[in-house]
Amino acid sequence: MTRAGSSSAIPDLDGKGLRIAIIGARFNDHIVTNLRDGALRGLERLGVADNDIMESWVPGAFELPLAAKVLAETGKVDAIICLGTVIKGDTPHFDYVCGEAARGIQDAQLATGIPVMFGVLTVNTEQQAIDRSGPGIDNKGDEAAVGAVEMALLVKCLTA
Ligand code: INI
Repeated sequence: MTRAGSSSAIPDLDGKGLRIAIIGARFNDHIVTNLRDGALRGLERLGVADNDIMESWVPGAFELPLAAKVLAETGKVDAIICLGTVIKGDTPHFDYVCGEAARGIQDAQLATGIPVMFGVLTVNTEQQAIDRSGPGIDNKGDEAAVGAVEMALLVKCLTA
């Protein structure tokens, strides 16, 4: 029997040698920079070298999918972490931005075969966003980093 991946809730992941991109959406940047910091902590904890991390920024969550797809198509990264924060207001803009960001990110990873993490907070209040972007490992950027390493290793294993 061959096995790829782990059924453990906390898989043993080694990110050494993986090239990971982080794309941040500047809208609500006071939250997104904390998600970025969380992602960097997660990558470092899993052994991803600083030199193997690429960081870039787009105006808002709506623009994340295009940047992710273009980056994935370069073949220079093993996984991409998209980070953003959309806070629900009184306009339907929230639904459009969240829906298109989620759909586009999924499309980007399915079209390219490069894992693209959906590290976009979609929340009702700023406090909820603050709560999900703190210094602990429950920071959603950190969680997205763990997902990126797991999926990059899985894709490598499945395609070897
Ligand atoms: N972009 C976000 O990342 N978060 C938001 O909360 C947000 N709201 O509320 O409008 C937002 N809008 C900008 C959008 O992502 C695009 O950058 C813009 O529409 C230009 O295409």
